[in-house]
Amino acid sequence: MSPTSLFSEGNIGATQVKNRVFMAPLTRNRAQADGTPKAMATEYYKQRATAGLIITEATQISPLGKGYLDTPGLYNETHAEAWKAITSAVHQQNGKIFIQLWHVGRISHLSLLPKGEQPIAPSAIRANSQTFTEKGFEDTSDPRAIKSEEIPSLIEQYRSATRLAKSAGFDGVEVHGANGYLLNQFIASNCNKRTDAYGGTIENRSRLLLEVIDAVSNEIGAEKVGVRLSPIGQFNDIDVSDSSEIYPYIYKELENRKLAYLHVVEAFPGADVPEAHKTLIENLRSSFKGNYIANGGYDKDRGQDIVNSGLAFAVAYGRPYISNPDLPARFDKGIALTEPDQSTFYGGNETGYTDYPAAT
Ligand code: 8OZ
Repeated sequence: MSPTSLFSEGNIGATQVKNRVFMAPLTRNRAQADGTPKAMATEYYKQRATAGLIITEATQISPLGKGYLDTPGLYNETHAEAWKAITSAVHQQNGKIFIQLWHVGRISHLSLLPKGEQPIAPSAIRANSQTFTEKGFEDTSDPRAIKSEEIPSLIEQYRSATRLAKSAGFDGVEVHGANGYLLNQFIASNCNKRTDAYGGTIENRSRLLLEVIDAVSNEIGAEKVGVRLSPIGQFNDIDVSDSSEIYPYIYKELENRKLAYLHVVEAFPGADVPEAHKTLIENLRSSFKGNYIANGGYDKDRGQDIVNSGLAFAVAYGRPYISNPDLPARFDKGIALTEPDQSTFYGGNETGYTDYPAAT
C-alpha cells in the first residue's frame, strides 16, 4: 500500500474526504448585522470546495455568543436558510463542510450584545484583551459569571444550533474549544474560579466542554462531531501553565467518545513556540488514537510529512486558503502560492474575499 499523502482520500468519522488539505475556520466579518451570511459567502465557500473538508468560520450559537462585528450566527431559521445555500453550493462541487459552533464568553463588548445584556464567563473576570466593534478595536467589557442553573440552557443552545446545522445540510459540526473563547475559559484556571461542579479540579474545568460535546453528539452522532482545542494558546488572556495536566485528561475523554476528529491549533501566526510547548503538543498528539487534524503554520512539505508519518489524518490550512482558493491543486502541481492581503482579512466586501483567482 502506498503511504497516505496530502492527496489521499479517506474517511473521517462519517465523512468521506477527497484529500487531506483541509480549510481551517477563518473569521472574515462579512455577515449581515443579524448574523445571516451574505450571498457572497456562498461564492467564497464554493470557490474553496476542492478542500478535503471545509470548516466554516466561527459561528455564534446565540446572541450572547457574539463577540465581534458582523460574524455569522446559527440560531434561527433565517440563518439556517442562508447556510443551506452555502452547503448546497459546496456539495454541488463534491465538497464537504462542517460548521464551527462558537460562543465567545467574555471576549465580547456591550455594543455587540442585546440591550441590557452583559458577556457571560465562568467567573466575573475581564479579559485583558480586545475585540473588534463598529468603532474598531476596543477593550472587552466586564463579564458576569454564568449561574450554575443557567448551564443546562447554554448546553441546549449548542444542541439547538446542531439541529439547525443538520437542517442546513452540514456534514458535521466542530465545537470551538480553542483560542480563549467560552469553553476554553472554563478550562483555563485564570478565568475559572468557580466553586460548583464546573470549576476547580481538572474534571470540573473540563466538564462544560465534554457536556457540550455529548449534547451535540446526541443530536447529530459522534462520528459527525469534531472539536478544536489550543492547549498552548495564550491568545485572549489564557493561562496555559497547567496544560500538561489538564489536556491529557481531555484528549483521553475525547478519544473515548470516538468523535470524527480532534483539531489542534499547534502554533499561532507570528508567534514563536517555546520548546516546552512544542514537546507538550507532540506528546499529546502521539498519545491520541483518534483522527487528528494539525493546524498552525504548516506549508506543503511539513503537511506532507505529518500526514505521511500517520501522526495526523489531515492538515488544516488557514491563511493560504484566503488567497489560494484551489490550494490542493496548487500543492499537487507545485504552483506558487499567492500571498494574502492582510488589510482585507476582517470585514469589507468581495475585495480580498471572492476575487482571488484559481490558478488551475
Ligand atoms: C480572528 C479574529 C476574530 C476571531 C479564533 C474565531 O481565533 C477566532 C477569531 C480569529 O478562533
